[in-house]
Amino acid sequence: MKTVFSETQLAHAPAQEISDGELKPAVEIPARAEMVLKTLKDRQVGDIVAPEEFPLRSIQRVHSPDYVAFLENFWPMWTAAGRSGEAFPFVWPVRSLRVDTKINHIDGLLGRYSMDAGTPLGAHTYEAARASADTALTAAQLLLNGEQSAFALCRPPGHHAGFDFLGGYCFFNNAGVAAQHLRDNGLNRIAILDVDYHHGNGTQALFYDRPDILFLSIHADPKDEYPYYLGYADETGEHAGTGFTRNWPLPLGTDWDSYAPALEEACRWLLVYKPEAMVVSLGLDCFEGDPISGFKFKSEDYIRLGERLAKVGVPTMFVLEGGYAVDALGTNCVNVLEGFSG
Ligand code: OKP
Ligand code: ZN
Repeated sequence: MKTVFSETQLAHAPAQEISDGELKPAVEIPARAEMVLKTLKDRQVGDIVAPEEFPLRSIQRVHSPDYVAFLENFWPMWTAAGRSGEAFPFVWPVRSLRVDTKINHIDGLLGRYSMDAGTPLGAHTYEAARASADTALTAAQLLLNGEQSAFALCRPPGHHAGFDFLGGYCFFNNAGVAAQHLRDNGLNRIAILDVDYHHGNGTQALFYDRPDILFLSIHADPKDEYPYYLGYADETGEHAGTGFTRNWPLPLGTDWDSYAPALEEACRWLLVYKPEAMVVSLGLDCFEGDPISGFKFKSEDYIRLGERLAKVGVPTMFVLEGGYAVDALGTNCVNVLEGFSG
């Protein structure tokens, strides 16, 4: 299986994040990608290729032009406001507040285009996020060119980012951008399976009213875990998309044995839907050693996950999402890819 990766993705290198009422060392860091790269090379998974550069319009197929422009212009505006350190949003237009006015102040813009305070922005965040989206687009293009599988080593991750907002360490929705690219290039039915520990609220929302991109997600119950406000079992799509979203929220402490039935159900949905391609949002934060998560996967369980996904039998691209136990991240990730490849 080919891997797509660009060094530009390492340029987003946050030092700190806001978490538990404190500034703590950031967990979504370049070392994550470097560890996965190292293991890919050690275990000779396949060639590692650089992404092609896709036009901005590929990203604008799922993100609003004003949001993309905000991210592009963010750092110059931030520094023009006299700030030099990492940025964090802190005020949001929640219920009763307006989003239809033209905001000048950078703090107003930051809140308008974000969902949380836990996502640091820096000088190189835009270029890294853009390279991450290009990585996913290039993996999608590999499937279109006839490959049976591909791995997009994306970072920063994407599945919390929505049409016009960042959050949860995510800026562009890499899996969503890739799925739309597959749709725009001749494939009619795409499935996205999100196995990150956290619900992929951004991805779900992007395609909630569409039957052409099925969204399935298995994750920690949002009543107990981030992102709290989406990912419940009664969310099944709307309008033409009714029935084309499915969520399996699972309790904290879930291990492989209690996860497997949900995975079987998701695979049954895939069997019925018969996608022409599958995009797997591959978070590795269900791992027992993950510092911010509450599931109990062992490293070997990731081999089984890969094996089960291979049985679905459709061209599949994997898009890296979360996973913060850096020492085990390469092993867990490559276990999925090798399990899949057999
Ligand atoms: C991104 B991805 C813990 C704070 C956690 C947000 C987690 C984002 C996860 N105290 N903040 O889905 O792995
Ligand atoms: Zn996650």
